[in-house]
Amino acid sequence: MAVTVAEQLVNQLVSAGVKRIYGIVGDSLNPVVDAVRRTAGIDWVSVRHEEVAAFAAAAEATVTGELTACAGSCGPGNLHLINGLYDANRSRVPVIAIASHIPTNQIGTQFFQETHPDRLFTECSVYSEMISSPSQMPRVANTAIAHALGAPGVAVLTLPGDVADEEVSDTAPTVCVTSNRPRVVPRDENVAELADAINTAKKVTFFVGAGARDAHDEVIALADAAAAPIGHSLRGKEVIQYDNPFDVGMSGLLGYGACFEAMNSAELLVLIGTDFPYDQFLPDEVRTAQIDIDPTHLGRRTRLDLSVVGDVRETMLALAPLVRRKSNRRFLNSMLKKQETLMDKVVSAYTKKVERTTPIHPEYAAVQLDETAGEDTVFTVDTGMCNVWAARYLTPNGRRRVIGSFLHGSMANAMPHAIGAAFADPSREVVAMCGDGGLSMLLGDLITIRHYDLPVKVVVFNNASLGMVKLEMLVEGLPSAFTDSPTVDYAAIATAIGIPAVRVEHPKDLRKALAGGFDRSGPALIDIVTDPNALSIPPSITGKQIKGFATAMTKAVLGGGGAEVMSMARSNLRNIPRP
Ligand SMILES: Cc1ncc(C[n+]2csc(CCOP(=O)(O)OP(=O)(O)O)c2C)c(N)n1
Ligand SMILES: [Mg+2]
Repeated sequence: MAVTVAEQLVNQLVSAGVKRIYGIVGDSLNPVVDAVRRTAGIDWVSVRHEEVAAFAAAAEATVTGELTACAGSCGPGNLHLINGLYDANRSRVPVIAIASHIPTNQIGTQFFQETHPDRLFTECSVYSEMISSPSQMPRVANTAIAHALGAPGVAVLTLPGDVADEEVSDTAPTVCVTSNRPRVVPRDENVAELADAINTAKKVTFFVGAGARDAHDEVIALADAAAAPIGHSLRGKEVIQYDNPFDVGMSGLLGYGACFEAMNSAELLVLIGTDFPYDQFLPDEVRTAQIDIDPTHLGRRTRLDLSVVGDVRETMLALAPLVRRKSNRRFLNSMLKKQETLMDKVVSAYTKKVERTTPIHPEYAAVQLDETAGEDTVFTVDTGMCNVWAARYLTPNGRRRVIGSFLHGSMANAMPHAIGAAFADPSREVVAMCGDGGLSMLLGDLITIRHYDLPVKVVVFNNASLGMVKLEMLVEGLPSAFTDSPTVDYAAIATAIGIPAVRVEHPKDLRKALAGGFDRSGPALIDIVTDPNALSIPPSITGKQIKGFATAMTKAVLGGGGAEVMSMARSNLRNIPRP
């Protein structure tokens, strides 16, 4: 039976497990949209900005591990996908993007809306090709699916509207590629070398990233044998921090706890399934081993003395019989003690009088949120200070998920990510932790939440400022500039859209407001007016940074901002992890 290229493509997507395509309809994309309308097993989700479509597809793929899809019409329509696709590709989740294109006979003439999507998207994808003839089908679409699932990452198909309407002979072959990852077993000699290094070093520290997913128990068991404290990256938090008696917190700009010291004072640092990018937080002087499934990650951030290519679980299982249990546990115990002291300070620093303080301390809000949310909540977290609050105050348990733009670092990801997570499983609680800057950037898609009555709970940390940047400026010794925003009542905006919402200005009202929003079945928005001067200082601020901070304070005083300095200093005291 003859079908169009668009129909065949849509059938292939269904066969590969795609449940919906996020996007905005339009001109050259219409054949695809119409095929979706007529095909069982796949839906169209109308968003208000294509960037949201890409973020949503990324989050759905993160939650399910399955292939997801987004689409944009020719020129500006698919150009809007780009930032979300960067995020998806860097997070290594399987997403197909359909970029419809101007008619083939106009390509190369500076035609209306002409761009070159097949070139444009090369940098944010593992595969980007144009279907310029029906004879390429169904092979090119199958190849795109194989790339997206196999890498995993983003595969972009550029499809001119006229080609989409042409006929091909078959509905579609069954797609046989699966999302199952292979088990990658390390080589014996590399495992033996690493076991030997662990056995001979007196002080071993593990630093664990997202690559340790599915290997929680095996990593903990090896750390127990090696008497190794376990630090983690932000992406590693949900993977390793729960049920972990050896936890020493997180490293990096948002870090806390004894992780930094545990890494720097070790004799052997073992990096496990992490491509942690901030090399200034990784020690130069410490012997370093690295375990990763992807050899291109080895040694690109820090010194490398030993390496093992393999998946983390297989490597842990192979190491287990070779690593002798260390009887000397002094290093581990001292790091755990340090961790406890530091955490007590962080916690007690924020709990003092915060139940009465306005504007609401964001740390207090984060703790209330952590306690109100369910056991299997999906949290999506905006880039900005929400990353810090999530890193420090959300309690992972192995069932909760925390999704953010942790590698690409884009603002405005939380609400769009929440849309995809809610579509992935509408029975699951989804909480978007949004900055006011982030929410305002893609605000229009609150309408998408309302449109589909998605059970997304949007929690706004509304400090009327680009708080994270304010902090960066201060640390660099610059007075903050262009970071403030006017007061905006996001609860009123949500209400106007038709989303039940509440604005919270007093801490005493917070718990009830959160519970009220979480208990109802559909969407809700909780607009929390938070302290803009709540800053977070990384665990290992350099002399230069302290100087920068002090200089900024001085500049603010000289600039007449004395009152601001006082309140900022007061706010900061509660976040500086003091030894
Ligand atoms: C698309 C994009 N633009 C700019 C930035 C730089 N940036 C990082 S965090 C941030 C401020 C975020 O403000 P908000 O969402 O209000 O969160 P807050 O830090 O105040 O909690 C900015 C401008 C970015 N990461 N991404
Ligand atoms: Mg803000």
